[in-house]
Amino acid sequence: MSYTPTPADKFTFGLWTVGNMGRDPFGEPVRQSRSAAEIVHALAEVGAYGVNFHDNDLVPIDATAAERDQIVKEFKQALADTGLVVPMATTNLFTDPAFKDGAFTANDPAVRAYALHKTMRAIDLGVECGAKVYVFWGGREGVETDAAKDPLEAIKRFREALNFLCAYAKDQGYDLKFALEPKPNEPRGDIYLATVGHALALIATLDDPSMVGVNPEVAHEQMAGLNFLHGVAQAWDAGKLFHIDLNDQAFGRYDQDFRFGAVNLKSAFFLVKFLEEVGYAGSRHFDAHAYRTEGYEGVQDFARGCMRTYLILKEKARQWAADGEIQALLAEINGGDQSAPVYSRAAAAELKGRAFDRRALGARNLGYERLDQLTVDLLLGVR
Ligand code: GLT
Ligand code: MN
Ligand code: MN
Repeated sequence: MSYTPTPADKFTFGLWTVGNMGRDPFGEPVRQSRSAAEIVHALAEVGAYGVNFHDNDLVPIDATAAERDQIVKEFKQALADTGLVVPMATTNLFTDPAFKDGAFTANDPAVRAYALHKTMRAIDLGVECGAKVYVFWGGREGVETDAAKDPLEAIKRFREALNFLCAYAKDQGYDLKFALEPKPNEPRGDIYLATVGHALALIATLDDPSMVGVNPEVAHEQMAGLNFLHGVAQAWDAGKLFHIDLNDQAFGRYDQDFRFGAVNLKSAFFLVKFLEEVGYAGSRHFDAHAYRTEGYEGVQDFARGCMRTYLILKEKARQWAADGEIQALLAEINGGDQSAPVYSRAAAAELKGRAFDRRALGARNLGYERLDQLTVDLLLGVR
């Protein structure tokens, strides 16, 4: 197996990920900045399918109209030269000091208006480059103290902004879907829409829920101590898995954005297995960056590593599904009539009157230890 990525794998990276210069709260950048066109070529070299961006990854926030056009022209040329596509775009609503109290949920109505203004223009830019999914990561949408903002008011403002922008995209005739990206904290003390579940609940209250889904990120649910796969499954079940951000993170640490599979290999395995088995057809976007110890050679190693690990785990998922011993155990675990009872008075009366051998139910050995060890053996390559 060569584990060589192909366009059909839909592997994408953000300009901000492989363009990350290694700045952290304690240290200056360790890598030179690169133009968008240079990054596109570097991504083509490692075999990526697409590249995503924030408005200001591509066009600086204070660029003139002429500068914008020139940059976009060079970027599109790089796309044409390499065959890379832009499946997703997003807005930077977190770097500029104007957004220090949030964007759509800021207390200042002028900031909220500016956020809409900036997002409409960024949507135009994204669509111009081919984006079909538009991500909303509300990194600054939160508080350090609940004295500062009424959480109900914040939810209301978020909803109003999304309703406005959905209407804008439709009015423009754009073929675009929105994806909300939850995160519990960092850079704010607490961020609204902390998890996939919070985001799904808000979506159900929008003017047009069908246009909005989620963009779950591995590290963001793990930061909250949650099982990422379960959030993804909930999004999938709701028909809302519009995009996914793959990376890794140790629980209880800072926002690490590590290479996919760098920390929790077994969780990464069950995630890949899920995405492949349900037939998720969207981008596999790696929202991560290379260690600060790396130069651009290391950044290529990082990007290759994300894709390689995904492909290895995909092959492991195939082996898991074809493994006789594992499948026999699963058949045993899922034995018996698994259909859910359909309500009728007679069925309820029969069930209420049925005799159960409670002790026998509790005494069964379920075999999950063996199943998990078989999984570990398979992952470690000794099966
Ligand atoms: C930022 C954040 C990511 C989001 C990006 C989209 S920007 O890097 O950490 O999780 O997906 O705005
Ligand atoms: Mn992140
Ligand atoms: Mn992300």
